[in-house]
Amino acid sequence: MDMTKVQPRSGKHNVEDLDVLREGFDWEEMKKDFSWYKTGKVNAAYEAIDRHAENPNKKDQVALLYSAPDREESITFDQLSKQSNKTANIFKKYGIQKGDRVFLFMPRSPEFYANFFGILKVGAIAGPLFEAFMEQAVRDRLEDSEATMLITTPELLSRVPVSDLPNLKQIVLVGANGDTEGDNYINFEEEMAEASENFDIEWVDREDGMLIHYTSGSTGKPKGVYHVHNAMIQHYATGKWVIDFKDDDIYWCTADPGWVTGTSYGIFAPWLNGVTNVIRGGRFSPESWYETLDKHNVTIWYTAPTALRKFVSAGDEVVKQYDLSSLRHVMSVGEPLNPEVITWALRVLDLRIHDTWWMTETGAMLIVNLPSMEIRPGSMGRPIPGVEAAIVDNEGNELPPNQMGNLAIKKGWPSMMRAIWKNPGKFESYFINGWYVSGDSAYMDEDGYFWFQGRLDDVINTSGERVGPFEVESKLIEHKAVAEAGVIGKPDPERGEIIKAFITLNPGYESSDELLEDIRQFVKTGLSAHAAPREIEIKDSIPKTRSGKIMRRLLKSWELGLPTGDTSTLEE
Ligand code: 6R9
Repeated sequence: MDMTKVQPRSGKHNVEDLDVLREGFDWEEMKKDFSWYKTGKVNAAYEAIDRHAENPNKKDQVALLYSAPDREESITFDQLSKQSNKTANIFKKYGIQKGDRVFLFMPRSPEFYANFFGILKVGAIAGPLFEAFMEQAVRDRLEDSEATMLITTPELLSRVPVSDLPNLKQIVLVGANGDTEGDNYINFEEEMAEASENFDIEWVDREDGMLIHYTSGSTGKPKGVYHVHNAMIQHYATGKWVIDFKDDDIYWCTADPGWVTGTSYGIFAPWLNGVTNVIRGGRFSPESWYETLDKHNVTIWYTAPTALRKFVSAGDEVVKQYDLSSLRHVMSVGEPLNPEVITWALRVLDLRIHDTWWMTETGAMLIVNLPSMEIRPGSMGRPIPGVEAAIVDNEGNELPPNQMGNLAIKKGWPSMMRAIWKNPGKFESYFINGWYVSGDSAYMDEDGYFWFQGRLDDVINTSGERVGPFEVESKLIEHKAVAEAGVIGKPDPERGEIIKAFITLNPGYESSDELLEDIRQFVKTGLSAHAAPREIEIKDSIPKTRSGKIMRRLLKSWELGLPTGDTSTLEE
């Protein structure tokens, strides 16, 4: 079998030919599918939920199919519309106004989604946080966004440094069983029991804020990537073209809403297209994920290489125990998709895996493999219509095919971030000569397929999670034994990269297994599990530039036994 090109499967796809769709394509055409195109009244929550709830043929269709080990629930568009009207009424009652930041720090559950849309319905900006975040990670994000309200659970409340957050006025507690105390706490269930199912939605401008996702760069604290309602155009369009949604699909996106994939493609794309969306609670194991696919007859699945690699390692015997015959379309995002995984899926599932490339900052898919396209394993695919991608040099000049450089996108697609929260300088720094420069290096072949080569900065991608080395280094040096720290991503066959920390010790501390484990736990409980270094190595000194910057590139070369390159800026 020639594995360099995999041809499309038969079947009727929403887009039969990418080149034909691209010809003369105009985003204006896509706008006609939205009700605001006719009414002039905009709110993404209305387009995703209420519009279907008002449609007699659609209102009783299951919107959210929730499946967790201890809870199963089917919620229709009509019910989700009413539940989010209720939450919107609660937010309004407690003074939340248009533009306010309301953050969510809670497990994936039906209540999460009702709250999420309630936030949008009052015109406020939603900030979803990963459930796994520990105190420092929660603090950084609430501090920077100046969120005035947080929705969380009693179990997670201990990780919220309430008294240090002067802007945080109110905390909504979900599942508190009646024992909320104090004026600043709102009991979710009590309020829901009384709230009205009717709400006059706050109409907004398409350029008004909708969402902030915090993400990591190579320097500084995590930054707030700011998205506006206008992003819905691209969520909808890519849902139609790339995810190939049909009315009766049952779709499962495995991403957590704390990550951009979990909102753009776990919330907006499916519901804007009016399909049934499976949300799974609970932990990952190959068995439990296969079971979800089987039990709910999932037809379309959007997941990540790190999970797919675990499926491959779990072996073919496991998959044979499940009936996955409903599955017709699989996609992947977040890290390079190994060609071996594609080969595995062809053999075991008899399906192609379609890679997609995009970032928190881009808000939606940009480079993709459509179901009707030839796939070249190892390539991320081609740009969607209405998007111009290129490889550019450091001055923003386009490079010819097959030459490696910065993967860049011509400014101006609908779902592009509109700001970095309170950091205009950082926002500007993404753009060179009219191009959004991604920080990924890649090349384009003669046929316009893009091939990922690596990150150009020090950002680590571990199991698909973007981790900033600076955040981890900052936490490490808070440990009493650690003097200095430099953190890198070290290649790993299953996780893509693992976090490796190089540290120096303060006087009076000796290396020991206990100490290293203590330092690891310190990061894990202070920041988050996925940010904790899997390997820690003690050094006599950490290489730095004369201006004091840690030379992570040099640490990485040492680790991998590679030539160290230009070290002229090294301190000593
Ligand atoms: C959606 C999302 C973005 C970074 C991106 C790149 C890596 C994403 C990829 C991929 C290779 C793909 N990445 N998709 N690398 N092939 N198909 O992942 O957002 O968390 O912001 O990460 O992830 O390095 O720059 P985010």
